[in-house]
Amino acid sequence: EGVLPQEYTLIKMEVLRPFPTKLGPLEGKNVFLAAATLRPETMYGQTNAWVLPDGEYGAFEINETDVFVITARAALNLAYQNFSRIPQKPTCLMELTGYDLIGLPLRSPLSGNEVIYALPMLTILTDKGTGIVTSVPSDAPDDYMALHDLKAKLAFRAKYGVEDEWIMPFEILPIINIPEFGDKAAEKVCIDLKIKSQNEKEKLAEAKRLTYLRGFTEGTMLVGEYAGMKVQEAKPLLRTKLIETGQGILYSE
Ligand code: A2H
Repeated sequence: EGVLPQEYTLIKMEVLRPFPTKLGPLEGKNVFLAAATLRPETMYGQTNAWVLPDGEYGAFEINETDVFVITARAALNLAYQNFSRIPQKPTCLMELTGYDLIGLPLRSPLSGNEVIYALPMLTILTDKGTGIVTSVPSDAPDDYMALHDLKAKLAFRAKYGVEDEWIMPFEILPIINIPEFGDKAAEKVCIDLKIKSQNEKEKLAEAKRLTYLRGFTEGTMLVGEYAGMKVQEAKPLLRTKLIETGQGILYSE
């Protein structure tokens, strides 16, 4: 971890009812998978959420009504940032693994899709953010390649019990235009760099470097309330909007 704190927006992705049997103990609560993002302005392009299959998560009480499914590490950090029913003390209602979360239907703020699903991503780090990631394949090379792997590889879907309906209807949504990179920058860069899978770490780091900087400095919003505005200007406005409407919170680590 770096020396300076990183400030994320946590996106509250609500688990839709009816809950599966496994989540029975959470009945009566509002349950969210909470994803840490540095790009709140890209939330229009969400096609799914990512969880680490072998990851260890818990359902933590944030207040009297809301429960976040996140890593214990993130719950402890949140408890010291005023997001815990009992201040500075996380309360875990039940432990869960990534496998328990795969296939959960979610409603996520701003997404062009009314319902999205939690899907497996193998490169999620458990010592960063919440261990839950929201997927924007138009603008995030990691998300593009992980979704590509699932769509292209039947054996990969079968291994994790991923049903076709959780991925196949979800097209990449163009949300930001970057000069020379077009409306689906992550796809273009992954194709240009001939990236074959989510495991090609070095090439993906290069793809991220290319799209991240250009998207921020030269990108223009194509959709939503701030369509036509520069990404740089829209970003703080959308972050504030998500927080003021209770659809997100600020989180730093
Ligand atoms: B970003 P940094 Cl559109 N493991 O959100 C792996 N990746 C994680 C993670 C974890 N535990 N927690 C968060 N992330 C991802 C959107 C996005 C992101 C776009 C473009 C680039 C981008 C949609 N996914 O990040 O190491 C999240 O993905 C490029 C780096 O703290 C989060 O923002 O700098 C970003 O990594 C945080 O990465």
